[in-house]
Amino acid sequence: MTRIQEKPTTEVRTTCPYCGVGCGVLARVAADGTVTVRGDTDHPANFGRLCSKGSALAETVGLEGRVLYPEIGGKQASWEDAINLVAQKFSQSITEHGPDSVGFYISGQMLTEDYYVANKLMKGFIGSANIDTNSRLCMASSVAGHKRAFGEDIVPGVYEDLDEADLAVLVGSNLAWCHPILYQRLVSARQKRGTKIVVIDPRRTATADECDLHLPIRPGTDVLLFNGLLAHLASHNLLDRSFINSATSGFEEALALASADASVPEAVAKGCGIPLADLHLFYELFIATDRSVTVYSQGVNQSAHGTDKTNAIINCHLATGRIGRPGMGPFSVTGQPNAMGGREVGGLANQLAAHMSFENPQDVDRVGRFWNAPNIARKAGLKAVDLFRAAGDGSIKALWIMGTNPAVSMPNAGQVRAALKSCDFVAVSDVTRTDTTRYADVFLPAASWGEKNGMVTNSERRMSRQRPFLPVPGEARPDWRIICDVAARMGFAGAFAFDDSAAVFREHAALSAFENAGQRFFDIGTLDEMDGEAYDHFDPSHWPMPKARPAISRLGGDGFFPTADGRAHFVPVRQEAVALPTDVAYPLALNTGRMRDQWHTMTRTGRVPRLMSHVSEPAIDMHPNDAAARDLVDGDLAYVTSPYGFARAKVNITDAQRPGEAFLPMHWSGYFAANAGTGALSTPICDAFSGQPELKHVPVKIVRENVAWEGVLITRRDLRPVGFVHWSRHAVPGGWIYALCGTETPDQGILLSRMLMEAQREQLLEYTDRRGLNYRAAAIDADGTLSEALLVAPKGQLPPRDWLVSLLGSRDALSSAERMALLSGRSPVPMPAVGRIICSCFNVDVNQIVSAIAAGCGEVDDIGERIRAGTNCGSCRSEIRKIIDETRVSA
Ligand SMILES: Nc1nc2c(c(=O)[nH]1)N[C@H]1C(S)=C(S)[C@@H](COP(=O)(O)OP(=O)(O)OC[C@H]3O[C@@H](n4cnc5c(=O)[nH]c(N)nc54)[C@H](O)[C@@H]3O)O[C@H]1N2
Ligand SMILES: Nc1nc2c(c(=O)[nH]1)N[C@H]1C(S)=C(S)[C@@H](COP(=O)(O)OP(=O)(O)OC[C@H]3O[C@@H](n4cnc5c(=O)[nH]c(N)nc54)[C@H](O)[C@@H]3O)O[C@H]1N2
Ligand code: SF4
Ligand SMILES: [Mo]
Repeated sequence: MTRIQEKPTTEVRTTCPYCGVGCGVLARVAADGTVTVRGDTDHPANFGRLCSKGSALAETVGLEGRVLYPEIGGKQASWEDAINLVAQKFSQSITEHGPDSVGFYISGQMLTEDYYVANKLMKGFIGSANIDTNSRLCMASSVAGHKRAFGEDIVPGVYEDLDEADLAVLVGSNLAWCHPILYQRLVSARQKRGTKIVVIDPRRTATADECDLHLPIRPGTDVLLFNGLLAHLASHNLLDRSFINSATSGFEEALALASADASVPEAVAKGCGIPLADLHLFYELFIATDRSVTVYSQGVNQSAHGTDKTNAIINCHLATGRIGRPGMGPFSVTGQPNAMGGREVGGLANQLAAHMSFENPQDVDRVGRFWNAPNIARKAGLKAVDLFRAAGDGSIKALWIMGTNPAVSMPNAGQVRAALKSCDFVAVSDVTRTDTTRYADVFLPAASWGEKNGMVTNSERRMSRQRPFLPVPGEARPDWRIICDVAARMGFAGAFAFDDSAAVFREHAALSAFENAGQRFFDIGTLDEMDGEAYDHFDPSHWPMPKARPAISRLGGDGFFPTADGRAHFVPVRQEAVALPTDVAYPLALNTGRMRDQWHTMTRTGRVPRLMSHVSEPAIDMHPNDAAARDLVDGDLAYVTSPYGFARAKVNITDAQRPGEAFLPMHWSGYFAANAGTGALSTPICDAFSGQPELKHVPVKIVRENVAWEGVLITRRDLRPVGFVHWSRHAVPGGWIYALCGTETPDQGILLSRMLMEAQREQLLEYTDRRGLNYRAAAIDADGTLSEALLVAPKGQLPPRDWLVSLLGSRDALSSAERMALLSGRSPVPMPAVGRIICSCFNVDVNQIVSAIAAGCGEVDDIGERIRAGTNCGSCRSEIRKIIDETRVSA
């Protein structure tokens, strides 16, 4: 579905709504409503490049699946009634049970202005700090680590550091898939200046496939590795003594603990489970390379010891003085498009606003005076895991969730769902229906990317504008507006009387500069009087942007840090055991994370056929030994249990996994598969400093499900099958493919699957084989096109389906030969087989790549020249190389 415009728009400059790279995008709407996007060559994050997800943005702005009107109890309602009800439920709970009986759970995907007003309402006017965000699951350990080391949540570096580094150490980061454009900048640096890339990750990821050195460490042993590096630097006299003396404190204590922990490299190599020679290679590279940057992400943050991991890394940079100068520094990359902006406004329960904190009573007083909010919260609120616990035990009675899908993404998601069900009142602001909105008493329809107007800040502290290029559909409203409407109805109209998002931003800028003589690095005072015009034309800029002092891009290079003593602090850290080790009952360690072409719970990317074709069903990666020990082969259905819940996924055997460990992607929500989510399995055990849950490690048991039958339903309808042991679906042009299977006998499978086609009964062609084991059906529309096809067979015996799938996307009426062939599943005329899509930017499948190799392409670049694969975002280059190698071996 496209939206018809009155007139074509000129190209609008905006920012990608996915990852924290924050790429600039140019979007245009044609007269017929067709949207096109391309990379913005003037944007300093991407200089015109986009990854597979960014390139497919135009395919996500249709209105399919959008909810465009408020709902109360699942029924359409007016805004007036919806806002009244939310305000009344919150006010009532506050009156009867106090301000701490309510909570907000918000998202790093909201714009800075949305975030600012949500935080102001909860902390300033409701008077509780029970507002937390999905950044708790994402960036909290980096935030806590930054505060311990620098006194404030600051990322010292900028993206140019990746262009100018001679060594990039990627810790717990699958940069090639998760920050693809940053990864491309690194690959260019490698080509230009020979930058070495070291990857520290238990899995051999796509990023590790293309690096100079991969250390597949035992999960959770990062502190040991970096403590070992610190001890090694000290014992070889490779410290920057003058920086340590002039700009830091606490070095001796940190070194003493590191040396006790990681006495000799042999012990470190053994503890981390890697070859000693590789450990030495890493240490030698770090020692020899002044321009070293350490990029880290969820393998560091999502750990019960994530804050310590962060500080173990920062300690090594402080000890060598490699911080805040070109090509060097510790670099925590943010996940979500506005994770950084959310931290600026104080969206986390234990932060105030504008980088001020609850620990400092003067800060509380200052923010209270600025907001004219006598009722300001004076202590930190509940962090995400505790917030949902409180919703479950009844101490939180009204909860408002915005722009996040906790029923899928929170650890121990079964408990979270139970909490949402039992909580007295739940409001959800979203753009579509999700597993979370099922529990909503009130649904508040938000405006989406392309319709919204505001600011986001990327990983390098660069603020960019998201600008609208589409009209807001139906009655949807921007999030900041919905929040201000509720605030006004609760009696706080004066403090939330903003005319537009620019007015919200000006107030945020003014607060950052309020009584700030340089103590707080976060200062964007120069923007506090920016008028609408300037806001509309705002060019991407780094903070800080203080009024009285010159703006600088890198922080900490001058040796000054925003701590009480003006110095950076070493933090003594020690390697701790993983929070919940494997045991006899749950003998494998489950790791979770991301796929290249999907975004989180798939509400947007899951609807795009070419993004779905890279990985089309939920699969769990296992080492060959672990699979063999469980009598599992590739494609078997695995039943995975942890102490918290269960999931099912197909087995994918790969030696990219370490023995004893498995990996399941985090994306598969209940809208895309029966029970394939990681949330139900993951542990709610959290880091003691940051409150971030250990999402990268939970003990599991894996056994085989005895699948008796398989089915495939090819349909235009958007369904959620019930009653199946396992199903998953993926988007294709014209509709969806549902993979179904069951553990009962094939005839029962046929019965169950046929019910899915009940609605089509009238136009159905059907066939059941003599023994009742194989069933095929097809439904033809009034216009003669295929609307639906179903194939059911005993395991491993399904007929081919490529042709049937291609018919779904076709607008031509079926010929009589085609009608006759429908139930065989085979095209009456031969057609080329379509393989798995490798390059989703240009829709190139594995068979095309193999043909190109057969035609003489021996290098990834040759293939790019011939069929374009790998030449846009480049995230598939390692896979193309693998296909070349495999073809070579088999030849
Ligand atoms: N394609 C895509 N890109 C995304 C997203 C997406 O959904 N899809 N989401 C965005 C968001 S919000 C985020 S937070 C980022 C996340 O970006 P990343 O952090 O790069 O991605 P993950 O896959 O979560 O995890 C990274 C790696 O940590 C490794 N790991 C696990 N345990 C350990 C350990 O103990 N030590 C070390 N050193 N490594 C470990 C995992 O094996 C995994 O490969 O991606 C952003 N970009
Ligand atoms: N096991 C495991 N769990 C994890 C992780 C992991 O690695 N492993 N990673 C964690 C991390 S790092 C993250 S960031 C989280 C992400 O987890 P979530 O935040 O739950 O995931 P999303 O699918 O991005 O949810 C965003 C929601 O906002 C909606 N939305 C989109 N645009 C708008 C808008 O403009 N306004 C509003 N109101 N809504 C909008 C979308 O439809 C969607 O429902 O998952 C965490 N959970
Ligand atoms: S790297 Fe891709 S997902 Fe991330 S901001 Fe750029 S285009 Fe968007
Ligand atoms: Mo994240």
